[in-house]
Amino acid sequence: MNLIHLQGKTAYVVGLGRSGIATIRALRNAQVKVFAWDDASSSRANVNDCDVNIIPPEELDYSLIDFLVISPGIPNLYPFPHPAARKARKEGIPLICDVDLFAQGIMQKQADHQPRVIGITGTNGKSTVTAMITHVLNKLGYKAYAGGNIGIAVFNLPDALPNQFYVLELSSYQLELIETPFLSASLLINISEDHIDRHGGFEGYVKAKERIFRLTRSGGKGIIGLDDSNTSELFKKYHNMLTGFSATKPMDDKVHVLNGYLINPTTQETLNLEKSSLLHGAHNHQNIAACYTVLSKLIDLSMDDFGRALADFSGLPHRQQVVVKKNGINFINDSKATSLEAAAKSLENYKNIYWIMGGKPKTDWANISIVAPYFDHIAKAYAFGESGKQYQHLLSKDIPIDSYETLEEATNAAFLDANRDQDESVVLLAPACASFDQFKDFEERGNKFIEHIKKLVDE
Ligand code: UMA
Repeated sequence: MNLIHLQGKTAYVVGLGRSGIATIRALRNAQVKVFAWDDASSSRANVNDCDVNIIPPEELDYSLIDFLVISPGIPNLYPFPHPAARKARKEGIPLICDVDLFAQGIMQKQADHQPRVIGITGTNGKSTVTAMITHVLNKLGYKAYAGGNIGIAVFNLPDALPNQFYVLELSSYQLELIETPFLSASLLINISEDHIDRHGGFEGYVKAKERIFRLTRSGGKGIIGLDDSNTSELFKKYHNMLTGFSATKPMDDKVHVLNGYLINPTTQETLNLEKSSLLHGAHNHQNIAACYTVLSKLIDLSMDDFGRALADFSGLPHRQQVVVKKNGINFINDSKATSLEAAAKSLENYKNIYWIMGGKPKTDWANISIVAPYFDHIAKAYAFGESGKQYQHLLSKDIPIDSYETLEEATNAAFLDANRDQDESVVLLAPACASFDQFKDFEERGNKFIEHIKKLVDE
């Protein structure tokens, strides 16, 4: 992204993680002078090759700088402002995040040279919807790049051509630091309580989320889910400016999901989600309805084409990711489910589950009441690792369960039992525990599971 309009300016970049480092490189390419800071000395070492001046906020003369770029993870107001942000406010220096600079870079191009940008926020599902929209666009022959909160700093994205798309996941932290309207479509999927401490309360959090609609560029579209009271209030407030959708209620004039069908009442097209999507559960219906509504506002899209493009979207890696579906068995990798709370969300979604769980126990490890409502979804459990025996002891009065030393042994046993089952079933890795007893992280654990499953299925 070319930031040449900033040539000759001076920036102060605070936070030298993924977003800070990528920002510095973009600013230096545009010959912007950069002062930088990070409270961690290890992160300060990240900029050794970047030609910047490292200086803490209390020592920097702010009259030298034109703007402060602060990383989204650094509190700028609540629960207490970082000293760099406090000083910027006091001295009237603009406070922005990397996404705003990126937005400026797009908007300073001539209109017919600008790629389209889709902005996605919400409390739940925003990473999945970002990945899903990107997947569907690419399947349909467009070129789309996913970035932002999903883990790829915007300045690490390739340059997009005018007929291409950026699909950006935007967190509340980022939204409160973006000023430039640059979105061709702005999507707010849902709102429930989260990150309250960073926004001075729930109201502040809702305000940050709502900002996405202020970032819609002229002629752009605003889209909002109507499945919770918070977003429904916002829909009323913005009246005719937004397009709504729902995954829970039938609506005469809006995209919705009813009895497992995605329905567009305007075109009268429908899509059987059971058949067309690998992803299950009410929350995924919401994600799919969001994805379809956004894309139907931006491109010429028949429901059939949408269904075909969606069909092999297997979800985000390690988050209820469909590994493979074979012989009536759905193999799901939810290695990211590192607590009982997270595992419960997986168990809720499937029936006849051969549940692989265990690892390094978390603080909630013994609070079985969290998963108890889903005991009748479980055919058998396979507990492994450090907590294997503990879980066998704890759960054996409620569900059939055996314990194993390793993930591989547990997976082999679950695979054999599911294969003997005449009914459709699910082999689910939702460990409810941390991975560190046997793996580097949850990603390594999930990858090992995928490896075992692929080997077993191919044999
Ligand atoms: N730091 C300070 N002082 C502080 C706090 C932090 O100097 O008081 C420094 C740290 O030492 C570190 C740097 O700030 O070097 C980290 O900044 P950061 O937390 O913003 O991390 P980045 O690596 O730049 O990652 C950010 C997003 N992080 C957060 O919002 C917390 C990433 O979202 C995002 O993927 C990335 O930019 C690229 O756009 C992660 C996230 O956890 C996934 N997001 C939250 C969430 O999803 O719940 C909002």
